[in-house]
Amino acid sequence: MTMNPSQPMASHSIHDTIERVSLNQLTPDLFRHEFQSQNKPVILTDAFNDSVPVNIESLNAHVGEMEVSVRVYGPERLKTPKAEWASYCEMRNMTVNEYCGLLINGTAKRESIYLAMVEMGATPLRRVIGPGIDRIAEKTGLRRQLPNDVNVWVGPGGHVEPLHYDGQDGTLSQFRGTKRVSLFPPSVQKGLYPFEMSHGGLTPNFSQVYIDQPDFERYPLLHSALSERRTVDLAEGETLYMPVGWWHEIEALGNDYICSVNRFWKVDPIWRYSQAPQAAYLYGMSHLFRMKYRLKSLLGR
Ligand SMILES: O=C(O)CCC(=O)C(=O)O
Repeated sequence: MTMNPSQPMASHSIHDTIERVSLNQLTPDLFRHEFQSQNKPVILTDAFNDSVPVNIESLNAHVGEMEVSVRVYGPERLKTPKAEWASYCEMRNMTVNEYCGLLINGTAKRESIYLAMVEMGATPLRRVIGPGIDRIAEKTGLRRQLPNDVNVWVGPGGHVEPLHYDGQDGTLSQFRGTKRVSLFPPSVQKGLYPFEMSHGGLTPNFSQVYIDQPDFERYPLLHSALSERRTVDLAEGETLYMPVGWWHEIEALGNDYICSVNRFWKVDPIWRYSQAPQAAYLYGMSHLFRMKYRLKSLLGR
């Protein structure tokens, strides 16, 4: 079943109400007091300067031969009610070089293929991005959430990454193009209709709703959740701090390709999980999963 395109567009969204703060004016104390302990998003500027390129040329030059697993959504998925999805997406293996080829020849846009959350490891590209990430850590006091490091996101304009939240604090830094980020506080969780634990394809940190094509008959509480929507256009050079449990949907604006980098950070201090208890559960589950994985590799199976 596909959605009815004549469904109403979401009317209320508070646009660009997220504060912008220069890292030059920030100290860890200030950041902790004004943003982190209040679980409040903020846009940080001046982490990176113009000489840090993350684009097709630098990806090909620095990590072109790297094997990655890209997300293939296909042209129909985002036109279908999410409750009918059997999985989040398909995965396909290729090199970064090959993916960049798909971006250039239009296949990535046509088939909705996204190079998402690719960990840079100890690559030359990581070394280029590193100083800016270190500066964010130094000025905010944010501490890296091991084992995550720096992830790259590359995709065609028009791509929408579906509404979800993460189990840690996160920063998303924009290197090429503009992303429109729609944010919702953890408190509106119910109105965003997270998937049930029992749903086969998607985990409970994903929402069943389409915020720009709301189906109020099926999801009546969505109405009040939408009044809490904050939308921000994240421009090149800017970094969005998303505290734990904040729901986010991310749209790549324009027709050209887009590059960003994200990092997950510790929820510091740990009591902040009380501001987003659903995320604590998610974090606990991923922790258990990692321990199981580590144990398995220690035992050699
Ligand atoms: O940029 C995107 O498409 C998604 C990024 C994201 O979900 C994140 O930074 O947590």
